[in-house]
Amino acid sequence: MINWKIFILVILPLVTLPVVATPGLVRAQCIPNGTDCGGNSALCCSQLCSGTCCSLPGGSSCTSAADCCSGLCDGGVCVASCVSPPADLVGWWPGDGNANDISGNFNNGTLQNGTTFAPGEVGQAFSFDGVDDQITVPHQADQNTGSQITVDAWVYPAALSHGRTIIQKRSASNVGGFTFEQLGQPFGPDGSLQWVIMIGGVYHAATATNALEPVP
Ligand SMILES: [Ca+2]
Ligand SMILES: [Ca+2]
Repeated sequence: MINWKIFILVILPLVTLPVVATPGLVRAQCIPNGTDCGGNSALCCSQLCSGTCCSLPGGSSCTSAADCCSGLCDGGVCVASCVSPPADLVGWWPGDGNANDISGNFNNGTLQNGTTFAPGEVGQAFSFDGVDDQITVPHQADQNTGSQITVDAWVYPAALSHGRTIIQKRSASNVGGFTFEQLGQPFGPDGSLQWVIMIGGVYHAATATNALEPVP
């Protein structure tokens, strides 16, 4: 199953952390979640301390939003916080019951060959059979991203073999385009990723070996 969105020219904003003051101690920064807070919640960015800062991640039982690291309590369960869409977003396909693009650019997709849905990181995600399932999106000019592109995807692979595509846009003969996919045997170690750009039929690849863990 896959839950993916695509955007370009992302510039991450600098994060200004709050100043936290406690008796006898002034800190320039709060302590990030996951670090030892010594029993003092006032030092935590999340203001939650149980040995380490922030003890109620997504999925934990909660009684109020203040209980949750994300600050979101939905029906008694902490839910993951969602990031704000970055500038220059081209498409965002959350996979929640349809293949629509919620970026506002109307790069809506169509479910192909039996693609369905399954529980995802946030709500539902696309579920692919690994044979011929896919989402196709008609061409629009805003998909021609020029020299820079950023892809952010939540992927839950059921197998680590080669050629399982996360996103791609290329000509039928691979003369031009790109693909972001799993890399595996016989082309590399199973569980790797590669980004390939095709220019005039020549492949240019960047790989990250052993980037994926097998599904338990
Ligand atoms: Ca979703
Ligand atoms: Ca199918």
